Amino acid sequence: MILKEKIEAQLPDWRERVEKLVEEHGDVKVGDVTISQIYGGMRGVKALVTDISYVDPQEGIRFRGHTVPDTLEKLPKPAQDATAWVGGLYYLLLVGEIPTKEQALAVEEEWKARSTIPEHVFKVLKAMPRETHPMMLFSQAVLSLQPASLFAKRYHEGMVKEEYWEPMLEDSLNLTAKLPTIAAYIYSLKYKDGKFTPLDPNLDWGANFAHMMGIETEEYKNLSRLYFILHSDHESGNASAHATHLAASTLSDIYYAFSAGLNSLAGPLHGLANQECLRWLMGIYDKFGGVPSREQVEQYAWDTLDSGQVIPGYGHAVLRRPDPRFTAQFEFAKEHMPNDEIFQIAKLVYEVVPPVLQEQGKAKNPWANVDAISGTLQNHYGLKEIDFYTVMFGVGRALGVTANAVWARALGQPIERPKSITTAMLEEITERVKLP
Ligand code: CMX
Repeated sequence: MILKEKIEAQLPDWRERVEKLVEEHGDVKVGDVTISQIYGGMRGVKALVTDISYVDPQEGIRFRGHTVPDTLEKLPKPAQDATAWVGGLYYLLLVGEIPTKEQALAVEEEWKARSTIPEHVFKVLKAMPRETHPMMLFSQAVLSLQPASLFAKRYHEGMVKEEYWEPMLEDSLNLTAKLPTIAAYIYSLKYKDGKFTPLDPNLDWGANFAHMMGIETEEYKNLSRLYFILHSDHESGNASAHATHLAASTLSDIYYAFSAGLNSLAGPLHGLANQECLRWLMGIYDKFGGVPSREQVEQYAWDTLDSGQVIPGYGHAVLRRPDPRFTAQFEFAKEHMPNDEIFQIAKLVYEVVPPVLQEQGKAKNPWANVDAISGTLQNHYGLKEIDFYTVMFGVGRALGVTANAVWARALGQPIERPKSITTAMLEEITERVKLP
């Protein structure tokens, strides 16, 4: 398998680099931790390492060193004006190089060969009450694939540490191959009385999602690929990536670990913000009976803040400029749906909200993040069920967290176990600092 060969060839060098750093420079300080950081969600504490992506506060995410525009331009595409194959992005994340068309398609073929879903997964989903949130169904479907974990099987048979990454890669491919189908099946079960369009073996991973959702236009196939690429990875400290990594660090397999990641993606300060954001934009539309004036949007934003709520889709823990994942979707909307009324509201909000947040003076980053626009596009193409949006985020996020999990195993990253201390100990430290 091409991914396995490529990773295997790089491993000796990577292992040597990491060993050298730890053995020769293990005591070098990377930073200090302050009391505000300890009480403030560890913001900015540099305590994780990944080479798969990096969030530059100004430029946004870089996948293996490539910015969003660069990635979208360089990855191989089905046609000149189409969005790149998601298989190519997965190759880039796992291998670290922009693939050729053949290499991207080889990943797509791997996915097709592994896409069959065991019957019991559908039964588990059908057994749940209809009002269950789609994210719970998604997380549960992922967990219910766990009995097939090759990593768990080989670990219990006895496997040397250097080989851990191999079944992790197999599991990761098996899992990611099935996610578009699982997501589309959840959608059909929840909103379409179970009427499900099966996978088309002639389509790629991203286009197949569009097909199974019953939206057959090339435009939506392109948007689906774009959506999954943009949501794939955002370095290691975000909640879904970190939750996946933490769970996997105990040597639990990717099914357990990714389910943990999805459970943290389901929170409104993280992945669920995409549904909250469209809900907020719809609230504006309903209140004013259409596209409002700039002053009305401004008042609406202040009303939200004054009632103690956050404005969904704005702000970020790391970014200090508009999110390039937002910009890529915004450009898509400008090109394909400029007259959509919700998009026109989203555009107004994009102009009005940052100065409002700046004036309020709390948010460190007043700019739009990825969630500020994603729901507007999905809504335009007919996906009106907003509580499904985070499932789509999860399908994309699987690409990044599984690529990280494979490399974490390959480089022998250990179980995570930071140290906690008590408030009294912190107070004692402050007393000691005060002494001359
Ligand atoms: N609206 C109102 N207030 C906001 C705000 C927003 N969009 N963004 C930040 N603030 C507030 C914070 O709530 C915080 O207030 P308190 O001091 O009263 O607690 C203050 O500004 C400082 O926060 P910060 O340091 O700028 O931001 P954090 O790193 O703590 O939080 C985030 C980042 C994303 C959770 C926050 O900006 C937020 O809640 N945004 C809205 C929800 C959202 O869009 N989430 C999606 C993020 C992307 C993703 O993970 O999918």
